[in-house]
Amino acid sequence: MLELETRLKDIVVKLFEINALKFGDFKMKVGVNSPVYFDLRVVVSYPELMEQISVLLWEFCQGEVACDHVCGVPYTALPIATLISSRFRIPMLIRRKETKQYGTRRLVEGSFAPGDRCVIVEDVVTSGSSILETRQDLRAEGLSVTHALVVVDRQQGGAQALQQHGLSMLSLLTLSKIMHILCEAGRVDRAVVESVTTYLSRTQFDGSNFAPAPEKPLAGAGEGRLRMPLQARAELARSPVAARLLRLMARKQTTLCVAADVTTASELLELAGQVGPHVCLLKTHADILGDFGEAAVAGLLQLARRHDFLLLEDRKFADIGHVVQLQYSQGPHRIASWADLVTAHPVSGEAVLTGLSAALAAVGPEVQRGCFLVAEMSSQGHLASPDYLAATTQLAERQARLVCGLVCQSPGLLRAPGQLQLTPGVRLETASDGLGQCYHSPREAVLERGADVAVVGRGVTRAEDPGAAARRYRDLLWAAYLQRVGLQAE
Ligand code: S5P
Repeated sequence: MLELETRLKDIVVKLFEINALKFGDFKMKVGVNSPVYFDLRVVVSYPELMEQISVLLWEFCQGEVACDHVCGVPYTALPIATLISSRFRIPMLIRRKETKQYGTRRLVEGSFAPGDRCVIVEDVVTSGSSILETRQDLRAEGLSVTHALVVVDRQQGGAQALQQHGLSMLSLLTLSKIMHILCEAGRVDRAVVESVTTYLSRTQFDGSNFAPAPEKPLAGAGEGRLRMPLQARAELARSPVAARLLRLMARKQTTLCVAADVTTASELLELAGQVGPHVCLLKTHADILGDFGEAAVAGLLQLARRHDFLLLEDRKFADIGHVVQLQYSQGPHRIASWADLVTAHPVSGEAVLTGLSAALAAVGPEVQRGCFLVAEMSSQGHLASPDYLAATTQLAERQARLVCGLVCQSPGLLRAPGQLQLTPGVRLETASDGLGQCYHSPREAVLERGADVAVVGRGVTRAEDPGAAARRYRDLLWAAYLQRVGLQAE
């Protein structure tokens, strides 16, 4: 044990010397400030230290972990896993980090058999979310993952979060241990140690910060959003518009939204009249109509009342709050005055919602409006990273009075049953449109991708009889919804 302690001290001091352990005021990935920052990426430039860490990490877990493969969390832990693999002859696996749902490429590279045991290797753990994401992909490929091996545990709840998800974490070093070693070695003073101790006592992440998508889509999703009937979810909605939409869907027995991407007001009104009886939402792009104006608005509102649907203007606001406020309430479209719902990209963070709220304050408290945050686009090669998606979900949950849900393609993002997942890219003919759109069938959208509302555009608008097509999509979607919530066996 003494030998272990000596080797650990040596590693910690070297990490400090190469500036892999920094002290100051840092903004962390999970959105809080920290007095300490570990950047172990730099270790790649110090091969001897890299080897020392990798070897000790592996030796340290011997007797605790039996495995057939090692897999490093991209990217910092990849070389560590590589060295372990090479030195101890443990076959390695590589999990792809890039978005994968549109390609046919595998999630995990390497040769393995279903049921093989794989240990995850990670450099630094804060909330544990990166490990859970990696485990999710490994399990999706049939691998068994019960242990994660980490160099540094920041002691902020990551181990507990992993434990809650059935994963044991073995860590070579903890943040407290590092502080102790550095203080003993005279590398940091007591004030720094105390600031780290105070920080640790104040910033603990609990397991709810990350809910991984189910391994097999929707399997075991439990009592959450995906299994709960619409009517019950309406009771849990914090947004009055989300509650209204959920009730409307239950009452009218439809989860279909038609994307009315036509270019004249008369086409729009004709289409709205045809599909109105079958939809819960009609989605518009006012800016592609050459003659959008008061007549179109009046016609739409009349049809929405007659056929009982809500209007979603898919404006995809994305600017600073001030401009969003003006775009929402002014200009030729005056969206806030007629659209029950709008879409917004959260790329400017809270600002986009602040802009929408400011516009609504001027319209008056009696109008009920809501917004969908666009998390993940249906286009091939979209740029939303896991971090962006997680931050978007958190924003949606924080602002649930205004945010009715997310526009996305994955079942694991939206958890709150009172919010809705809107999923575009739905069509029976699932070939792409040649412009990057990715299509999925209605069943796949609901049962595998977690759609609450499915958006169908050209599948309906290009049909010979849009009304009949809307009815067909509505029936397929509703049957899939009933199956998902267990109200009707297949
Ligand atoms: O990720 C997205 C988000 C949206 S809102 N992908 C999308 O396609 N949409 C919208 O859904 C898009 O603006 C269009 O109005 C509709 C899809 O139309 P379709 O004809 O491809 O079904």
